[in-house]
Amino acid sequence: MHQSNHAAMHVQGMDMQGMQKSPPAKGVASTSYKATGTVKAADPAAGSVTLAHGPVRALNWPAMTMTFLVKEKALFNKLVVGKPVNVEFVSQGGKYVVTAVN
Ligand SMILES: [Cu+2]
Repeated sequence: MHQSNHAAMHVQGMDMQGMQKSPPAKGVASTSYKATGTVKAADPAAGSVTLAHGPVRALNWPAMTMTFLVKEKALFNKLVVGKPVNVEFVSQGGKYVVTAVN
């Protein structure tokens, strides 16, 4: 599965940074990251969403398609397949969890 290769895949893409990213906001309990992407698949029942996201500089991630968990069901209202989104996410127990969608 993609999830298990995730860290290894991300290590390779350090030269794929095309965008300026804001640093994480101060005062947030756990570090949250921002990504811009397009929704490829949404599965409210499983609480997961697949995003084709752009580079995430703070994590040295290249642009790629991957599955995130989604923190709250209400966020699926904004996670529409084919729609471009800006998401905030956190790393939690080795998984990436979307906490906000803009
Ligand atoms: Cu990824």
